[in-house]
Amino acid sequence: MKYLWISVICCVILTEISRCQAANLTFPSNFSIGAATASYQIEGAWNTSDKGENVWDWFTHNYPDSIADGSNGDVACDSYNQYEVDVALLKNMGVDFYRFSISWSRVLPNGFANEVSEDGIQYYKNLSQLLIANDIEPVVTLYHWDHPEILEELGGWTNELMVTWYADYARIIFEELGPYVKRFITINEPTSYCLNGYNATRFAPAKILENMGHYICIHNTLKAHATAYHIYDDEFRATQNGEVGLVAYCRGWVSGDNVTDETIEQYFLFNCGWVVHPIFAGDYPEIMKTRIANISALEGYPFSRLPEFSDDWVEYINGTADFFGLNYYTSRLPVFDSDEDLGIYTIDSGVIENVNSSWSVGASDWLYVVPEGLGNLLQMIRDTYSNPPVWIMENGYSDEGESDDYDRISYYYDHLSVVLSAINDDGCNIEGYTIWSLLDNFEWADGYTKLFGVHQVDFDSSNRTRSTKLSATWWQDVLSTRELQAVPTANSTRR
Ligand code: GBH
Repeated sequence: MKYLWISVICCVILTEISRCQAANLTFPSNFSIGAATASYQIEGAWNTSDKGENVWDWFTHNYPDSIADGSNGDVACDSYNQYEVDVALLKNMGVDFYRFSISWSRVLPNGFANEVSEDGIQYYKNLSQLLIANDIEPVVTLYHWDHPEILEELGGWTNELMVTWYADYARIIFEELGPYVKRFITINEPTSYCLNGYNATRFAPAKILENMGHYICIHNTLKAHATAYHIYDDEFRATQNGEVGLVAYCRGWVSGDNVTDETIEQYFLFNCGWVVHPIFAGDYPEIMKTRIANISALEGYPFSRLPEFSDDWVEYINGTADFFGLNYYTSRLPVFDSDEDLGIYTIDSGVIENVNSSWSVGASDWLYVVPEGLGNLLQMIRDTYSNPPVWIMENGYSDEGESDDYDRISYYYDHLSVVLSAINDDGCNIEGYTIWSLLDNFEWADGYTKLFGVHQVDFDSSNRTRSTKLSATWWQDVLSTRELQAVPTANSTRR
């Protein structure tokens, strides 16, 4: 009898172990996997029909030298004309959803809601309906950096009126596309355009604004996001029953020399918490408020460069997300800036981003490959914001466009392993994962020199012919088996 029990217990333990191991390669049955793009990066048709000019049209046309190859998104992948081809590629891969973004100036040529372009709206309806007909869920980003140029001439994200202009636009999109779309992303990566466009000249609108443009930009962005969320809640949720959230760009970290719990927390709060804390915890992180107020005072300002939310706004913004949207690409080694010991405050965060020289790097100079950092970030999100449902809305790797893209497949493999272990071992509530990108496309200031697609686009051919890279074939296997597949090597390759 005693032996029987021992063997029963052993059996249970062994079965659990093997199940765990198998589970670590298998995606949970309700886990969603999709692919993403963004309007300016793929659509082209920059002045087709009544489309208005947007800030990226303006920037690339007036400052071509700011783009690595002097290029622009005038034609890009021509997806405005070729969305049916794109949907066929998605169908062939077997994705659950397609994340695309709406070009604000295609829908509202004047920027404002006084005139809605029928052609513009129709394009996004056609795309959404075709996706649904193919069993692919449309996931829509309302704003992926391409706001109408006229709004920028009125101050863009530094003008608080942008909150109303954005909200009017969001209402139109919810109304027109809400019957087809059940997952909306209000804004993509606020820190990317606020830091690179309102405190640097790398991105449109390329304004350097007294080391505070980025703070004002995020401030108004968060108000705009929250206003759109409440509009959805008040006017559309009852009938449409979808979900609304924002997508943040957060870098991860790993341990190393002088990386401490303190440097990690400070890094996370400045890098990611700046945008997500007001939404998931109420208001900016305390450490941001104190540090920036102190440094501003040392600089002689009679106010903090970080604007303050009134209590009403804190309350209005808090809780405005049905999921945590995360774009993850890379990590750093966060260490304290030793200049501060000498009383010199050069960085508001006080944290320097070191890198490990052994890390491999993609074609983009910022894209160090550090999958472990994603795991650390996911655990921090779990612990800081009470384990919210997380949707990884972008993850991907750049090269120079080769079609046998082994390094891209390795990148996906390593990051998906981390995601699976975060779900299975760490109890992180991750519901979805998104491939960046479906297509090679206009990579902002890098033009067409750094490519992220799982499909190639021939940018020299007038019809922008698409072809399959090895990574798209690998994804097809992953998606049909719902299991992580081994990374192919040159002689194992099947095509
Ligand atoms: C995402 O941004 C974007 O959402 C997407 O449109 C883009 O194509 C994709 O990633 C690949 O880049 O100041 O040295 O870091 C990722 C975050 C923020 C990374 C801006 C590049 C500029 C160079 N990006 N950053 S640097």
